[in-house]
Amino acid sequence: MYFDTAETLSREEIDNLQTVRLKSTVERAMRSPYYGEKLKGFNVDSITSVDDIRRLPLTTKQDLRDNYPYGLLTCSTDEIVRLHASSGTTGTPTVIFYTQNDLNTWANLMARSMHIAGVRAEHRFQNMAGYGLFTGGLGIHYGAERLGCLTIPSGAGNTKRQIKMIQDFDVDVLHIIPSYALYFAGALEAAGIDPATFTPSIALIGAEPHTEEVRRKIEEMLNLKAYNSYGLSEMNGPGVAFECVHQDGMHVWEDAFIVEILDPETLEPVKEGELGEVVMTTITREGMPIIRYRTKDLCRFIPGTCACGRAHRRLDRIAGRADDMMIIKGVNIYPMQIEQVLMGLPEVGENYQIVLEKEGFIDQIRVRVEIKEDFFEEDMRILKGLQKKIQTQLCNEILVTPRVDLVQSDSLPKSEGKAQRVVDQRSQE
Ligand code: ADP
Ligand code: K
Ligand code: ZN
Repeated sequence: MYFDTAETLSREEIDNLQTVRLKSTVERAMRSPYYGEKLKGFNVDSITSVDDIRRLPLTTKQDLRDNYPYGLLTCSTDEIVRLHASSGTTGTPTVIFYTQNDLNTWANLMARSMHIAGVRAEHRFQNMAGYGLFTGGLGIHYGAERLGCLTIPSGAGNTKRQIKMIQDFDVDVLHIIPSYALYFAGALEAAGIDPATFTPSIALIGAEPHTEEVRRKIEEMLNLKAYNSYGLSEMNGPGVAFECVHQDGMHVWEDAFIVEILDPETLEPVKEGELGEVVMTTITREGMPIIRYRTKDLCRFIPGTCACGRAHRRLDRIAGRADDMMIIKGVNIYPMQIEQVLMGLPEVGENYQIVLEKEGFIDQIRVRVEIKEDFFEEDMRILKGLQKKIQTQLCNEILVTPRVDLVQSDSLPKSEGKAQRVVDQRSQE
């Protein structure tokens, strides 16, 4: 039933292990130029419980950039066997270095994650994420091999070939980014492939924010179960938190990470179950330990224990990134609020885009929505009615009236990697 005995740890055992590992992590981190300076004079023995983590400084993405490339390394590059970079496209990349032990630990975490979602050694697994610097390729790949799956590194894009591989090898499990999964499902439909004959029964979806509505849509269109997967390159990559078969929140592997949820303003812990910024510490990493990393991801712990019995706490669906928040006419709006409304509508197809624009001095929000073939009527009155309905429902959720453009299916730009949902045209006008 378990892949790894760490899955059976009790709450008390997790707390004790975290305390021990936090100490060794701080000790190790102090060997790096950055933390050596930052933690100068810190007495490691003063750590006696996990709560002592709050006496340690926070680390931001800017800190990683300022100390690019080697400032957080605790060892010589001779001991490093791989690097990955965050998929962020702006500014200096953040680079993460792994020793061989780090890669082994990561592969184990990833294999364990796949296992709790029902993936087994006898499964054939197709990894449809981009290979390369992005951690979703090799990170998941090594986990799948560790678990024993026949692993197909198909990479991103080339939908026709993806479908052929799935059919030729009777693939059981997919790893696919949710925005691409929607597009892919549309392509299957267009190719006349009946989901009932589609062999995969499990999809691992993650790497970008998505709503429960999108998950259900993917499950229906592809006729499988989709499990949410959370990770970030600063914490290895995928394999940080994963849904088990109960699909009721993502278990964070607390033997490898300490997670705090902080109020992003006061930086104090929020109350149990409340939304805040996820702050994470690696507690098994050798090459590049990171202490109290501000992820900018907004989330909450789901109170109580999971039906599966694992004591590792569960993160709820990521509500969005703090950076994603849009302020339009003084109202705070997250892209996921818009997605939730759109994906709940039967007429809406697989893709949408949010455009921010300026009219005079006033910010406006425009939502461009792909409409399914069947609903894309010739009759203007019917289309106008649909447009009005979408506009009203969006306004009820986000409290400002967006402009709504209905477009034909498969006409909005799509990316092979993470979807770019928001286009900001305010500065260009
Ligand atoms: P980048 O920050 O450039 O996208 P990463 O590839 O490391 O770099 O991506 C990590 C980020 O992706 C996370 O911080 C989070 O914002 C997002 N993410 C990853 N998995 C999920 C998920 N399951 N749900 C929502 N967002 C996710
Ligand atoms: K196998
Ligand atoms: Zn569970």
